Amino acid sequence: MLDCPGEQPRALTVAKDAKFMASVKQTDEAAGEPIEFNIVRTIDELIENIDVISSVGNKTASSITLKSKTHTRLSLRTLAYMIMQLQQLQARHSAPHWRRQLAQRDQEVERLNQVIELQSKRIKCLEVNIETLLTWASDTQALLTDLSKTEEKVENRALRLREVATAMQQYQDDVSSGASTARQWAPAANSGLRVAAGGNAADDPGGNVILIGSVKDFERNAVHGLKLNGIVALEDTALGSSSNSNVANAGNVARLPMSGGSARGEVEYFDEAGYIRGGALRTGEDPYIRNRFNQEASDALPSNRDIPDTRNPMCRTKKYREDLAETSVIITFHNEARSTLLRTIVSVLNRSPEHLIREIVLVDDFSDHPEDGLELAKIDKVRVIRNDRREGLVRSRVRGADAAVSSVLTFLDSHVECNEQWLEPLLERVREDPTRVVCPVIDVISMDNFQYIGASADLRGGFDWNLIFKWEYLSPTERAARHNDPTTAIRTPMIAGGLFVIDKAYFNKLGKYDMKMDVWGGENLEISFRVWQCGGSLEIIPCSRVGHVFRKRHPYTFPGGSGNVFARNTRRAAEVWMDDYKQHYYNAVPLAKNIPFGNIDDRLALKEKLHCKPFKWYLENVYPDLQAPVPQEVGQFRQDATECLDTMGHLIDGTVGLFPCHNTGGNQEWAYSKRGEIKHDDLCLTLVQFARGSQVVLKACDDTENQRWLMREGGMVRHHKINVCLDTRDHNEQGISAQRCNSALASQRWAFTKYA
Ligand SMILES: [Mn+2]
Repeated sequence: MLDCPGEQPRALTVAKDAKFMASVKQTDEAAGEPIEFNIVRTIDELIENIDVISSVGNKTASSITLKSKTHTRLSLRTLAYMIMQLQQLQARHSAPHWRRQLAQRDQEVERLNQVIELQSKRIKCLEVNIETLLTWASDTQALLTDLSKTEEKVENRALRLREVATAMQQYQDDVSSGASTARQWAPAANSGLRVAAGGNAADDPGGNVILIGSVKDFERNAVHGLKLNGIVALEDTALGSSSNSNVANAGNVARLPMSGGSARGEVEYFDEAGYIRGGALRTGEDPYIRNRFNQEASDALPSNRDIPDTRNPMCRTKKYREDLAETSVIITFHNEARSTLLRTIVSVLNRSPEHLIREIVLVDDFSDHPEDGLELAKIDKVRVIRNDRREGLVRSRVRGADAAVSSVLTFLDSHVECNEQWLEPLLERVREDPTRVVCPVIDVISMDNFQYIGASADLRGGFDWNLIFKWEYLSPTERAARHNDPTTAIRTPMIAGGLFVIDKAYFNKLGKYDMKMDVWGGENLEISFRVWQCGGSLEIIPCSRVGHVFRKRHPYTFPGGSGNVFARNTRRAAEVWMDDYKQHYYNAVPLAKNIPFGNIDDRLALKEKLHCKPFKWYLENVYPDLQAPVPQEVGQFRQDATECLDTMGHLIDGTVGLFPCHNTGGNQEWAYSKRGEIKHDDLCLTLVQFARGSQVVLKACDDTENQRWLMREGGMVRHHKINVCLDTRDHNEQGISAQRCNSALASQRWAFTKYA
């Protein structure tokens, strides 16, 4: 109800058909000119048609005024109501503002739509960018990993250099102080002095002389500490020195029944030069041909040559228990070079306390020349056992162990050199707990010049799912702990297998070795699993060092030849000890599944009898660092439907080619791993150079950059870092190569089809 001040509403009547005149004022927006016109209508008509009235043509009314045309009386209330109606309508229809608002809203909506579109484009871009950034991040991560590996290598090299430097320093100190290893190993020219002291005939004044004779003819104590070529002691005697502990020995030597030696020949001299001559190279013979190391270099070195003491200096002051038990050293060999075999024996005798070596049991595994071993039987404490057929390492060692007299067994390889105090720390660990199986740190003797090089003690033995032994770095935490006390034992998931000490009763109780393993390989895997799972432990003792002639690894030629034996032995170990985890091995080395492994019932019975723990326990408690296997798909790479990627029978460093598909696996079987490796057994397709046109060859998979490939849409197989793709254009001439990627080329189009 309108409140109209100053005028009381009066009752007026208005005829329904009373006409009013509406003066409508319009504004021509274009011209800016107001236009006025009058319309006569009844009030209802006016109300009804206010839309039309207020916008004639496309123009809108700016105001509407009403006048009564007749003298009809309107009640003020009615008039007021009417006016109110009209005003409301006018307001509702005052189009310019309203339409403008509407248009503005439409524009706003349009603008917002554009904004939305733009923003969603931006979001898409951001998503792409994020993806790119993630790729960059993972690439960077990979680079960092590589870098840290390199750093580790550099660090290790530095460590090694430091060790060598320490050893050299020690050596120099020893030389200048005159206390000395250096003089202890003085050349045999000193034998003249020995002769003078001992009063024996000099039968070999130029060469190395080794005192031999039956041990029971000697008073043990009298020989205690006597070194082979223990001539320095005599020299010291001659010089009147009495502070050196060797002097006492020298006195003992003088008291040995050497002067009267002729009677029962208790003492004679092993003719080292003659022995070595007996196995010498023929003129013009390749010095590497027989042993795969430089025999000429080995033959030229004396059996008692000096080697650097590569231990951490803290080891030198360490005191070992007095009550260590003596050991039987078991050395098995097959066609070993005489000079390396002799040096092995001499180093054992020279660098071990006399009373701790009961005997050296030499097991000749049917070498071509029986005298190689037999002649060595003349050396004190050396016993020789010869197989009448080739038995292999495992059965030869067990034979030696069975023949051994002492309660502790020390297994050695036949081309090693024991270093200062190598034995005591090993024996002590076993003495304290007979379920420990302990190894020295294995130093390196160069296969080319026989230089003795200290190895890092920050390593332990491990393996991947291919079950091939490998050295690996201790974790940074373990290394840090070790650097606080470099003499503490290192737990190792696996031993290299060549050199270790074990309690004899424990060795027997644990089931010795798997006697059905042939020739070589896999036995270290088996004994490592067995020791850990059946309650024992494996350790590397850093204060014990033994050098070993490492030969270049035989190219891994699985399947066929030695690889077959290796796979057979490995399979036996996996089948007995790995439970369901053996499947990981078969996935990594698929062809192993085809190698028969014989009967394992007795080994399973042994496992049962000893209540050995499952492999899961071993993984969780001994080797939690073993990575889960990288998932992979197995199938073939086809080109043109009928041709297949094929190894062409090539092995390591060999090229690969294209051959009609035969669908029977073999040389056409490839695994594509989650990491992007294209693998045939444990060989990976490898880019030789980071360049267009590079060769692609097979190499042992080593998780490096140049072994990663991406399968692209359209069938291209692209290197993951650089824009080259596997290409068959020259496959007849140089095998498959890596060429600049081009999706138009049929020679780059592959289809990987998985085997069901
Ligand atoms: Mn060896």
